[in-house]
Amino acid sequence: YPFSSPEGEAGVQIVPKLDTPKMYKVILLNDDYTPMDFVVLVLRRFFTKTEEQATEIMLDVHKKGAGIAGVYSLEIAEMKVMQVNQFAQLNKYPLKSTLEEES
Ligand code: NFA
Repeated sequence: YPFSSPEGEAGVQIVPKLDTPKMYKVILLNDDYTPMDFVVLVLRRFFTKTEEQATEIMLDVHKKGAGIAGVYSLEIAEMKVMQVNQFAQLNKYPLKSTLEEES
């Protein structure tokens, strides 16, 4: 810590890195029932994507089974997952999102 020991080589203080917080991917999961337009709406509403970006991500999820909606700090990513899953449930669609720690 900057204000006390421990000290490193030749008395140089070791300061833990306080920057570079871990980042988390919000993953959208494919299913057979959620309409494509609804997924595009979710990506625009909660992930501030353009129509074109949202369509590209949606099709990627549709073809590959999963895809990255966005990358955020933990508390923001957790909030996005809650918002997506609640919004889908409210509209009676099985769309789900999950979190994944980045690389
Ligand atoms: N697979 C869904 C369909 O064919 C579309 C979809 C895409 C659902 C991405 C969930 C995520 N209607």
